[in-house]
Amino acid sequence: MTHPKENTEKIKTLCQQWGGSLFGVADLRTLKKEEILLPSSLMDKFSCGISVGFHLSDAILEEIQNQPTPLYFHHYQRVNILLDTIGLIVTSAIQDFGYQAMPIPTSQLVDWKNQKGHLSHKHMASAAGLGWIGRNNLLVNEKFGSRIRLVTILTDFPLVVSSPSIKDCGACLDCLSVCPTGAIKVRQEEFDHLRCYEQLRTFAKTLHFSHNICGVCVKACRGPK
Ligand code: B12
Ligand code: SF4
Ligand code: SF4
Repeated sequence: MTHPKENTEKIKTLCQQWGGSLFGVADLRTLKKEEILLPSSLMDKFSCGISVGFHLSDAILEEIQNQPTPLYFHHYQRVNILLDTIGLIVTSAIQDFGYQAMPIPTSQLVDWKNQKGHLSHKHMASAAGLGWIGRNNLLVNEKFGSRIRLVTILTDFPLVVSSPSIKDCGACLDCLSVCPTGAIKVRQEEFDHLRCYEQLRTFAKTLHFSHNICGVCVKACRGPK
């Protein structure tokens, strides 16, 4: 089966059946090569990145005030497992059709100093039309705001590429005042990665979480009005 439209519908339906709320396909040529920490000999095998988003539980997010909660920590871990599982299921389906697929871990670092994974799921999702990078430095979707987590599957399966979103945060400033460390600025480019990182390290130490989590700016973002 090599018809891109039919292939795309099949994979999209599979993702939805497994709880994926958002689906899109990015053309890998549109991504910055220097941001991808995988050998080019490996990347050359793939033409597309499938981006899948899971809509986080609004009820769990509503419980967050100015720091992460134990419920959010558990949710974060389970959603990572689900998204990694969707990555495996999609990989298996594509390989059964005779093509290559490689799921990228939902949350794994390969460059600790610069805090980078194999590739940016946010940049992939943006190229796949799921949304844009907002003032809070997260992927903002028109329907769910930033209340989503993401995974990417690289493939050479013939698929229909999505159009990137042309929207932005507009006049919305809802996330600026909520950040406990003032890392979010009016200009997205001025987002203070280090302040945010240090705040998350403090949360992990004081609240005894084994991961750097927060969730405050995730909760705050419902997308522009
Ligand atoms: C490492 C990481 C972090 C680190 C550092 C993030 C960073 N780079 O600034 C920390 C622990 C701080 C972090 C925090 C959070 N993260 Co995080 N994180 C990642 C991870 C695993 C890799 C990011 C990456 O590789 N980026 C690639 C580079 C090219 O993109 P960039 O981040 O824009 O690049 C900048 C930084 O590298 C920065 N930089 C350079 N040197 C240094 C050094 C340090 C120390 C730091 C901190 C930054 C930094 O400069 C670059 C250019 O501006 C991704 C998963 C993934 N593979 O995508 C999740 C991911 C981005 N995180 C996510 C989330 C939700 C969070 C948190 C809300 C925590 C939580 N779950 O409660 C906060 C939000 C912070 C924010 N507002 O941006 C989601 C985002 C979903 C969405 N809707 O957009 C992702 C995609 C995970 C997922 N699978 O869904 N995260
Ligand atoms: S994750 Fe927390 S500390 Fe980092 S920008 Fe969002 S609200 Fe601020
Ligand atoms: S809360 Fe508003 S300003 Fe902040 S990222 Fe979301 S849409 Fe953009």
